[in-house]
Amino acid sequence: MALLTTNNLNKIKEDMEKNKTLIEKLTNKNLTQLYESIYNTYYKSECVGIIPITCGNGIISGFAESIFYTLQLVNINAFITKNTDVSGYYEAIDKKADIVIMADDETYLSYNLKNKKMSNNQQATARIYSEILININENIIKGSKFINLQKEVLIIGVGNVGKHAIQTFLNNNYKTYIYDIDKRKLNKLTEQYPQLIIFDFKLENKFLKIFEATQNENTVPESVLLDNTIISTPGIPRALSEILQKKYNINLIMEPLGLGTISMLYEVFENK
Ligand code: NAI
Ligand code: PYL
Ligand code: MG
Repeated sequence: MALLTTNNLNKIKEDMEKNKTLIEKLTNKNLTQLYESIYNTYYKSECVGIIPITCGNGIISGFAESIFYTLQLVNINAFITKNTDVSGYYEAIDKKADIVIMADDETYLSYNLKNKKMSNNQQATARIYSEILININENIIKGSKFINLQKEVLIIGVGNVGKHAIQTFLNNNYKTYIYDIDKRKLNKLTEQYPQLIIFDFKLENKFLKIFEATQNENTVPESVLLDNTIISTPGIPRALSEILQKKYNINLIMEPLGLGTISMLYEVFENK
């Protein structure tokens, strides 16, 4: 599991504001409407206890604060426990938290103590970043000469996060291409989902919609880009160079933690 660094989180406020505005422009929905429509749940007044965890590589300075800030952005009531680990869990329950959220080096979870729903960051991150591409407002694409490509997607990186994006696109009848440097993963997934197409960069295909979830930078080559391509990428570091982003006027949805965190909460809220 690639661990975040404090440096990755330094600009979370700016990153989340920028992504919030871009997502609203591209989907014509605000974040709350988008998450509610994805999970068919809604936020009532639940209180979220954020518990810092010291095991493994220990506390990442700024991690709990980034979660707190992100939840404030979407008006979800939360607090960071003063204590860590078991003592922090005790404090969260004692302070009447309805939902707890915490992460060690392997697992980042949210758990709703009332309805016993639980969410895992990897699935929840894949869900929101893929649903944003599904929910692109047709007015954004209508003028484009590539409108025939609006139901095609290239997924680059099908690991713990990327593999969970596949189902969302297939459920929405997308022509879904996958690429990963680990060929074993590609072969395993095409056995599991025969309708998947293993992308060959020698092909001339270009994409209006790209999902990326790798731990490497510059994984999206110029050969697949169109003007105004939308790249939805939780992957850190950035999947596309700033030069190519400018040259093709790319819509880049990318931030280190926030969108996946909100997704983890809407997944465990009460059903509508
Ligand atoms: P993983 O290691 O399970 O999967 C990454 C996949 O990318 C692997 O299958 C690997 O073979 C593939 N890959 C690496 N370089 C590649 C390249 N050049 N071209 C194609 N495929 C390549 O990692 P995981 O857990 O899926 O996380 C992926 C990234 O997402 C990491 O950077 C992680 O930090 C980040 N992440 C970000 C979150 C967010 O909220 N922004 C949440 C969770 C993870
Ligand atoms: C959830 C992030 C997204 C990418 N990598 C994952 C990661 O960095 N996980 C480790 C999180 C550790 C948090 C630490 C704390 O501050 O409570 N235990
Ligand atoms: Mg995120």
